[in-house]
Amino acid sequence: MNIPVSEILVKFLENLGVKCIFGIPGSHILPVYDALYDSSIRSMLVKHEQAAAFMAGGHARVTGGVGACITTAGPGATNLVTAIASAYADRLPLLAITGEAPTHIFGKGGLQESSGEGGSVDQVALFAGITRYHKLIERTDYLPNVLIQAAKHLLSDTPGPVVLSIPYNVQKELVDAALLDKISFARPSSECVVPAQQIEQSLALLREAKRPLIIAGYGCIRSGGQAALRRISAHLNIPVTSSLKAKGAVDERSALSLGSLGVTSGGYAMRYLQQQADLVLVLGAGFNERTSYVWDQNLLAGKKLIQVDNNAQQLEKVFRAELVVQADLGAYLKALDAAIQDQKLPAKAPVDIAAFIAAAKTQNDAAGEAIFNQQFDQVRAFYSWLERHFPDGLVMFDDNIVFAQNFYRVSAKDRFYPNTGISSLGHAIPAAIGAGCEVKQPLFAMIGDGGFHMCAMEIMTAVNYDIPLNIVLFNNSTMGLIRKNQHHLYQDRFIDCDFTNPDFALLAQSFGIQHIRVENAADLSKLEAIDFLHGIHLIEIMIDQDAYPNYSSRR
Ligand SMILES: Cc1ncc(C[n+]2csc(CCOP(=O)(O)OP(=O)(O)O)c2C)c(N)n1
Ligand SMILES: [Mg+2]
Repeated sequence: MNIPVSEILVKFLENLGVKCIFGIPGSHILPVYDALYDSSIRSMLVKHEQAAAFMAGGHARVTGGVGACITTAGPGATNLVTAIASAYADRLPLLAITGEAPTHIFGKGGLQESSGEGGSVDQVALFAGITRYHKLIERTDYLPNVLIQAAKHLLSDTPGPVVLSIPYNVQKELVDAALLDKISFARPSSECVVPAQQIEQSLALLREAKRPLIIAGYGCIRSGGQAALRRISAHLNIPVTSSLKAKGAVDERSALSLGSLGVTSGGYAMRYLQQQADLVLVLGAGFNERTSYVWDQNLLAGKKLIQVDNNAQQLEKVFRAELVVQADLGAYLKALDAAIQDQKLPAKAPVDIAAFIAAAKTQNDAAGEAIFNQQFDQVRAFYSWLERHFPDGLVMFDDNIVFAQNFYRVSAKDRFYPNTGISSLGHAIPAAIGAGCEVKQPLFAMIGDGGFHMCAMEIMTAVNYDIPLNIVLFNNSTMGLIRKNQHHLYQDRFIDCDFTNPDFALLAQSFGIQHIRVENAADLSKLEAIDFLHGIHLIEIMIDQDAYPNYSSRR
């Protein structure tokens, strides 16, 4: 049976497990929209295509499946760029379907044409550096091969964004419906076996170490290695710190957690690493600029290092290691855990991490190295309130990062999604909305006022589709991070950082959502009456414009 390419595409999405798709129609993509009309996929109209791709990314992050977005040709497609770049950096399985002008007008200056012909915008070139796979589908004879490639990239262990751009006339061409049978939608099940010799070498290093430390990266979470990680840490008394992205890999409220590592953290893990650790296990952590304290060679001086990662590019990228293992983290942790039990590796001497952190806090205060002073007390109190109020867990999309890194301990029941990728402002609200289609726990988007202005209209998308959401807006009437740098590095020559905000209470009223303003810790009592699982709430936390976190961005 022959059916239009537009229907094939929608069935392809269904077979990939896509449940909702975010986007904005335009005439060049209407055949695909028309096919969506009869599909089980929920299509959601957003306010800006960048947000559609952030939503698809947020959806992919919470579900572990493919996130999808759809746009028209030209501006619809070009509006995706930042969010696709972010998904590329985060290795998210994101599929974007874009329209294109009909092929017979390529090169003739068609409306919104982005074929690259005749001096028009070149979509292929535009997406080349930010996708794992991109195809402008000009013919149908290779359509099965294109869809096979797309599925392979989206379902692989190291996924990334895929963009399929389909000219209007190609969307309407008829093709054999059976071509979908040629495509495998199963995830590759590569049973990873870690060589026994590398487990033995790991055990030997662990056996001779007095105070090992684990630095857990996102690889531990992505690979499902958290249970084994927890067992190893608890069994051998090994404290755990994490990269920002892996916050909560081990419950940060548990006795062996040192919180996260990095220049914007409280620095407890860094002190432990420098002062106590003799063996460091870097497990699936990229060790980027901030986590590695700007690649500080002193950080690991005199310490032995085991580094495990499934990505060869990460291995010894920054520091030399005694033992390098290229393996899936889940497989490595399970094998190491089993070997530790088998060989009855003795536990290390107990360490009192709570006492260590308390002492480090005192040292930080005495040395004037604390990142936050009392001007942030209401923020600190807010995060403690969150910890107390949601013992059963919450889902947090976080664009601010520095507050959560210092004030919020991610529990085993929480899910924490910091704005990693390319650290683009305006991410948390749309990403949380994308997650909100699936998430049943209380859902939070944490965002500064500068970032808020980049995506605030998407709140109406949440209103339109009845997606429960709690937005925490840090109001300091400035691009605080920029102001901080102009204060620290440019002698208070403030330029283009301060601005006047709208009245957020009135703004919330116009959206038909509830607004709560927190000016001090006492105001937190206003939150007690809120039902965080239903409705949309804008919680505005007031911060002094001249209050800066005390860390150096160095540039
Ligand atoms: C799209 C984009 N443009 C510019 C920046 C550079 N930038 C990083 S932080 C920041 C200021 C953020 O201000 P706000 O959201 O109000 O947060 P605050 O620092 O005040 O808490 C800017 C402009 C960026 N990260 N992303
Ligand atoms: Mg701000």
